[in-house]
Amino acid sequence: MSQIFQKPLKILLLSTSVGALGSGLGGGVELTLKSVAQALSRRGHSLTIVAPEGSVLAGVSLVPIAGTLQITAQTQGRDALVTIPQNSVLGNMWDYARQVQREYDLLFNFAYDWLPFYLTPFFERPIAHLVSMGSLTDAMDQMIEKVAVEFEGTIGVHSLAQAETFRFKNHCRNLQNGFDLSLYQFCSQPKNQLAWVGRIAPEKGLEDAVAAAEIVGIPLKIWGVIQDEAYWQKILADYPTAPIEYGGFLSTTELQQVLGESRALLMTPRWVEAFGNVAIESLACGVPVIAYRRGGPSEIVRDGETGWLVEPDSVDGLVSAIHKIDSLDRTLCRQQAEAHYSLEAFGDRLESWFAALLH
Ligand code: HBI
Repeated sequence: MSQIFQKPLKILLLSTSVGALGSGLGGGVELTLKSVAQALSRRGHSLTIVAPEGSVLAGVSLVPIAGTLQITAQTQGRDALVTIPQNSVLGNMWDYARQVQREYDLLFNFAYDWLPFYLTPFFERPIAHLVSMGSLTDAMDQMIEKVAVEFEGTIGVHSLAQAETFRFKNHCRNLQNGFDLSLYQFCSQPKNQLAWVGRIAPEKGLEDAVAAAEIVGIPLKIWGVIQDEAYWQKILADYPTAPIEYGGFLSTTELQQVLGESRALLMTPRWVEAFGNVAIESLACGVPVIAYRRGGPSEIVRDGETGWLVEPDSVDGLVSAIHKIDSLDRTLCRQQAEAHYSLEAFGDRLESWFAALLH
């Protein structure tokens, strides 16, 4: 039960708008939303999730909303216009929220889109916004900043590095993230393989991990949704002899089974990764993380203890870190995940955010 709230909160969660929950298109924010729902309902709060039709999320009441999905923000330029398609699922979701808002104490937005921020002053109920990526476009920055300043304390982020990408960084609350660690089994004896997990898209820098695997001659297992087919085909064409194997987009239960068998996870973000959920999933399985010293992962990995932090964009840096994997203790990786990234730790951070926001 909640330590902070005597009476449970009624919270309406509004999902990302780029894909149905469970499709993988929502990337890390799908996992985050699942963790938020679990962490809060375990504490007695009642949650309802509004999401694009076709969404699947066990154990919570879902309100499916029809309509056309948003285009992904990270594929636009900084001067991208705000776009709303015909019969926008985002617009439909927030019209529903407007109609039912009085039944809830708090609304909780997960969409990285202009509309929910623009609508905030028009709503009677407070809206907590979880901003799931760093600065991407001028229009979004300006809109989020307006809310951050006028509605102090309502902007949540996943890392200090992510907050640093915004002018309004001092108005951001660092929630980090949290996961149901009971889903992840510790593996002490890995196979001779490396792992890379994520949306296969340019901002994730997969080509560097492939190049490093070819140099060290250790098989690289790749899991995640192929979001940019041309980018994937280019990697296959550029590295025809690399020891790589694509394992598809797996459910958490399947992913943790095969990820855990890896000697290390490689994280090669080109952009400022807001957090790096997969780093926690890896640590939870006892798998050390070799990551560029950039964005969220650089605040997660304990350099020399639970992984290695590497000069960004340096394949040679990845190679020398791979040669040092065996000096790391896999049990420390699991311990770090349990100490800081469990549902309990995340639930504490969420509740203290809401207490500050609501009072
Ligand atoms: N793009 N327009 C838009 N809206 C989102 O909610 C969104 C996105 N791109 C990526 C994304 N969400 C998630 O994959 C990340 O937040 C993790």
